[in-house]
Amino acid sequence: MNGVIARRCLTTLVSRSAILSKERQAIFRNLSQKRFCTYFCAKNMLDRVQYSNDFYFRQLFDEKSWTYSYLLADKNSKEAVIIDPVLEMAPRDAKLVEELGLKLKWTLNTHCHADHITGSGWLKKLLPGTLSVIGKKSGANADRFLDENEEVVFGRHKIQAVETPGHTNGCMTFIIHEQGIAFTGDALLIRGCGRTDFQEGDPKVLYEMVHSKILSLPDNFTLYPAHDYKGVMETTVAEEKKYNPRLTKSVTEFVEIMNNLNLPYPHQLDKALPANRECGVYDIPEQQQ
Ligand SMILES: N[C@@H](CCC(=O)N[C@@H](CS)C(=O)NCC(=O)O)C(=O)O
Ligand SMILES: [Fe+2]
Repeated sequence: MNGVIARRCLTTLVSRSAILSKERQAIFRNLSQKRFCTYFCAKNMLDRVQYSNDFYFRQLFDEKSWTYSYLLADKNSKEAVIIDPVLEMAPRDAKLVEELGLKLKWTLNTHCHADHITGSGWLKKLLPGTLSVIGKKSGANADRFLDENEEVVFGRHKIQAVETPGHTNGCMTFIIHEQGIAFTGDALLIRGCGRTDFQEGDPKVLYEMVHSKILSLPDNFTLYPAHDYKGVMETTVAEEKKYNPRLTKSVTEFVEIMNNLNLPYPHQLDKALPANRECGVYDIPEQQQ
């Protein structure tokens, strides 16, 4: 709904409302169009779903590939998952899991990454009992393959996996509805999105998937991407619906933008892709195995 229509609806509501005092009604009537938008949109923009008391969340960073990994846990059962771990950071992550008294149950990858090797394989060795997970359509190896809407459980918490192809065929977004969060991988980045010029990329599919499965979540859901090259760390559905410079455009304009990005290939591409098809195990430095 645009600002003008929204304001008209509110004016009608205000004048019919028995709940608002005369003074409040006058304030709303006198708000200019600009101030109306600032007042109502800003409130939306700052809203977040609060985590439940038994939910643990930790964002981790790899400076080499600008990757964010996420350690999540059930505080009561101590079962934990790591989303998008990075090979070189596996010892750091394993140490943290142990220090916090957690038991790593799953390592999840949002997709077969082209810019770093997944830490799944090494974490499985460092923390025996851990199992790796990836979308079935990724074509990559893992202990468990996810289909559309399948759930990954740790303690009493549930992650819903939804297919969001377009960056790669096998991309999945992981949603925890109760906590109001979604891990978007490279499908949606903060004020951006994953490139679509290799790994079965398709801008039209990406546009459709991001709009129908991510930006259709409630405005107050926090979104956590696999990367951010500016250190912004997180965003929300409301922010991206308003400020994403690509995804707020029409599909035709979006396709035009994506087909003309002319980005250089990721510098770790040649070793990352073959390693990630095998769950990242092959490249563990020998002295550290
Ligand atoms: N400079 C980075 C770029 C990596 C890259 O291209 N990443 C992909 C994700 S696998 C992407 O979609 N990046 C979006 C962007 O750079 O805007 C590198 O060499 O690792
Ligand atoms: Fe990627």
